[in-house]
Amino acid sequence: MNELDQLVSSAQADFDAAPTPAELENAKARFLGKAGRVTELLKALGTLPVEQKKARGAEINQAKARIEAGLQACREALAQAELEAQLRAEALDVTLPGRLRGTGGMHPVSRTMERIEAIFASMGFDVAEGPEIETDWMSFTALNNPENHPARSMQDTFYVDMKDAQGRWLNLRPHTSPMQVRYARMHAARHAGKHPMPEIRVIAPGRVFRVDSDATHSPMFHQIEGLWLGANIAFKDLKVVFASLVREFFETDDFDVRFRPSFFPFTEPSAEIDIRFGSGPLAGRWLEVAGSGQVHPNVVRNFGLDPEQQIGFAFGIGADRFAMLRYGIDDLRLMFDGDLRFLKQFN
Ligand code: 2NM
Repeated sequence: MNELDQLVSSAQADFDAAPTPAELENAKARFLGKAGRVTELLKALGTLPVEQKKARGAEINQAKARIEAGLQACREALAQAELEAQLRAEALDVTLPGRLRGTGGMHPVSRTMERIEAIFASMGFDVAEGPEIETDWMSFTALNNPENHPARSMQDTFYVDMKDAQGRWLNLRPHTSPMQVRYARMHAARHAGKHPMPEIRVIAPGRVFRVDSDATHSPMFHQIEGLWLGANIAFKDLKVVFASLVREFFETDDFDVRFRPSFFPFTEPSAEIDIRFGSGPLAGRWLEVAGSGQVHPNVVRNFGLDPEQQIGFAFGIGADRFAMLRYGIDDLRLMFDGDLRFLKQFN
């Protein structure tokens, strides 16, 4: 190997050994820089006789070209390595499964409430929702409960340790009747003096609260109360409305409805409503599914209406009970435990 070949291979060896672009440029300077070895050789040309200069110059330039080519190759290799390192460092694993958000679903009681609301809406009933915290007057007095009625006791009703702006004690409503009272009073005010006054047809669905807790009672449960008041609304109308509800909710014609005498302060006469299926898993047993009655004249007066003009019925349905009958659930507590293994079955 002549001295120029040696120079080329020693340059290549230095370039190959450079781990970074900066060190590669330092190595370049040692060969191609102002004081580099190739530059020194070219400077030395001046000392040669004219007839040798051309051939020697060509040889040195050839060697210089090979060194530059080697340098360029190393620059590209280092740039490529640097790019690959950067890509590795910033890598996104597109095969990683996403974090699932879950689709959610409807609670069986919510489903039941929505279906019952739709059925009543199809019979011309308005759907009225309102406060869960109420005054004594709304929860009891307006509904003809005497001052000493046991339902008002702290054993039966949850009280809120706080008064409203008018200084009245507050309770968690033990039924949705207060919403019927609010609705009827608004109706009476809006249509005051009108003859005949338009009918009231409304249901009040929602959460209610009572001091009670076992396999069949939860301190929070769901009610749908209904009210139909007009010039001449009677129990026969309630029977038709209720039978329509049962037929559409349970999707069968094979059942009987009976009224069984009962007592509520807000209705007179009052009746429990029982149903009995003729077929299916519940066939043959009378099931108590609602309370009802003709709205008491005192309650109609508290609505701001004339009991001589406005007569009709009210009823209260346990929505949780309806959901349990519909889906074959035997323990009310399952409804409110929030166990997804239970809840997933309804979606
Ligand atoms: C029931 C049973 C009987 C009822 C009464 C009223 C109101 F506000 F009109 F007076 N709403 N709902 C009622 C009547 C509720 O639940 C077992």
